[in-house]
Amino acid sequence: MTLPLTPSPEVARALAEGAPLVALESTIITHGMPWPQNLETARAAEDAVRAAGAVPATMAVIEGRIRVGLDAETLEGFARSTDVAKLSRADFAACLARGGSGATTVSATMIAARAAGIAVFATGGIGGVHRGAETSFDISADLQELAQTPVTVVAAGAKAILDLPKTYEVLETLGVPVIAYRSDRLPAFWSRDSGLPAPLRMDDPAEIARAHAMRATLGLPGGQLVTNPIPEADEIPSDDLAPAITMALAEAEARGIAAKAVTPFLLDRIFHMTDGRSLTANIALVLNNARLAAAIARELGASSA
Ligand code: PSU
Repeated sequence: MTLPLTPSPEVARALAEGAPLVALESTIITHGMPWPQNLETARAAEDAVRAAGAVPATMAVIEGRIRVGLDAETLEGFARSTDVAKLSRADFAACLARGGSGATTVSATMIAARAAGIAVFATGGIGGVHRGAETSFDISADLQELAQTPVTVVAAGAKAILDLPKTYEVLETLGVPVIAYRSDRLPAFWSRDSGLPAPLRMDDPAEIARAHAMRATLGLPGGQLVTNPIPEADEIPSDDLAPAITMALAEAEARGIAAKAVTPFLLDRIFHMTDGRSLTANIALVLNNARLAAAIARELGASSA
């Protein structure tokens, strides 16, 4: 069976030339942000990657094919639609086999990136262990994916709606390197400091690229999580956000929101409760991650050349 993969002309050229590429996901567009900021951010993230000297590859599944790099019309169609499936490792192959369409989460984007030969991926914040997981068992497929698929993921940490200590504990158990960029602390998505110490710190994209290559040399499966704190000017201190997170979680529980619907519900409630401040911060951190991912992708190309 041949891989149902369609790169855009820009991505196909970059792959043929060995130019640095950065994967971007599409769930953040369909389930993570409201219209029209979702489309503006998707475009701005692509531009940020280009400005930093790499080629962006926004991933999605359309009519049974993995699209690597989306044209303007497709991107806008995704951003406008309200009933797109949210794909992760568990349903990715089934969607392709049925000729379906869907947005890729972190786990599905990592699978698509590996299939396309792209080693670096920028997102906002990864999924992780949900609060109350001791009874709900709700743990994002993103964590298992990091343990299995050799892609370096740049994020502002795991989303602060999660149980962060448990999320990082699971990543440690799974053997996923968590590298804090230019910080001794792990960030908390909208805030720069989660209060948790960083297991590893690196200050230079070249070093992060070498660590990625070294895992392959050692024959280790899985990727790396690079935590990149939101720029100081854009952060929302954790104390300001805590009441909104608590209220949103209580609402989700009262309304019986479960499984894939939890994260989009919480992000939307927090957006309304903070009068849009959480979205402004989310956009800033996505662009910041796109820039760092491009720098790592460039170094990775240089080190393997
Ligand atoms: N980053 C953001 N916003 C998002 C996401 C990432 O800034 O909405 C998405 C990613 O696609 C990630 C998903 O994989 O949230 C996590 O969803 P869940 O907790 O259901 O696994």
